[in-house]
Amino acid sequence: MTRVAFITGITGQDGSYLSELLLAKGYVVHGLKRRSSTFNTERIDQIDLHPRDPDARLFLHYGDLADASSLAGLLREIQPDEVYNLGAQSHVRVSFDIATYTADITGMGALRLLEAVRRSGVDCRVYQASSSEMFGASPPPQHEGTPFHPRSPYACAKAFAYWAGVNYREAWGMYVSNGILFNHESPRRGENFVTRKITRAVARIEAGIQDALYLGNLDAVRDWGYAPEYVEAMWLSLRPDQPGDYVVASGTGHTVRDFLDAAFGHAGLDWRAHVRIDPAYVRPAEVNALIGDSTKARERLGWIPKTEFADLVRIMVEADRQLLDDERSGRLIRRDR
Ligand code: NDP
Ligand code: GDR
Repeated sequence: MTRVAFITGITGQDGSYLSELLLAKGYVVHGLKRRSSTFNTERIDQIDLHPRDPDARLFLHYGDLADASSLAGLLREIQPDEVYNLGAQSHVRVSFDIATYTADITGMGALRLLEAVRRSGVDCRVYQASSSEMFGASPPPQHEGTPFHPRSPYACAKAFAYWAGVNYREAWGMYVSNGILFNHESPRRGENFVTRKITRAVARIEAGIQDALYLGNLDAVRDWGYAPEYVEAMWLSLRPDQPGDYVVASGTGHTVRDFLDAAFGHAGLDWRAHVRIDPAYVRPAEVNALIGDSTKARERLGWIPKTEFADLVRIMVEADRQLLDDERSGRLIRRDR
């Protein structure tokens, strides 16, 4: 029997890698796409055949986590075996500026989806994209038993969504698993997250079209892993007979400064000549250090991170060099659909 998945946030970094993974496993994949005034499917265009194509196994549907009725209708229509809730206003700094919107989409959106699953009666397993940000001020190493101490509207919203998932499991017997994922990056990372902002700047500085890079706090410690490996953990967390909550992390911490050293160093540049501090990027409340202990995921799911920090940085710098090259030579063709 062909398995059917429904992914919210399919146009994001993780949604694109998860779609590729599920298609490779033979799934039919349905994704929620929100209406925007510009194309927002760039990350999945390479796998998105036209629905008329007989080989098409990826289907996009307009909808929004703000719109409960569209979620319920889609679930009834699609009848998925697995639902992955990756949709969110996912930027921590921005969540301080649009706090109630973030709570509505990142927090209430998850609850709307759980309610839609429950009320539609669709028999499916649900994955909730929870976040290491929920640990916030709790010192590392953080594991499944570490208390949450959120430090941003985003983290508060994710904590709400996490507990909603646990509650639907306990109250209604639904299969809901939380993946508590630590930062994971890739060439598809949004350009306003710090890693991608840095690797993109390295390519542009090297090419002579940018000189300064404006950043905020360089002392923050993050546990950075490679996104394609982290979406495997999402799929794995829906495999056990019983649902559960899993920390997914590399177990190593680096500062933003370390990332600068590695990325600029890869291009033979000294970041100190280019980086300026802009208070606009400093957060009203910061999460100082996140380093995860993913022993449970290793033991129960068999998930092991493979790509090390230096390789992750190299992959991202080289991809941004290539992207810039393609953009400048006109080789980058955006699909017009
Ligand atoms: P992205 O920001 O790249 O993608 C977010 C996705 O959510 C996009 O597809 C976006 O659509 C969609 N979205 C935003 N608002 C809405 C809405 N109102 N209704 C429906 N969809 C919406 O995030 P990532 O891929 O990096 O992360 C995936 C999930 O995992 C997110 O929930 C994030 O918070 C969480 N997470 C991420 C981690 C990471 O390190 N990457 C770590 C831990 C958790 P559009 O393309 O139109 O903007
Ligand atoms: P984070 O990622 O907040 O951990 O959330 P981000 O890359 O935005 O910040 C990491 C650290 O870098 C510091 N920083 C800057 N950050 C940004 N974005 N821009 C800057 O100019 C800058 N300068 C310094 C930040 O202060 C922070 O300490 C990501 C998101 O993917 C969330 O959705 C996810 O839940 C968590 O990771 C785990």
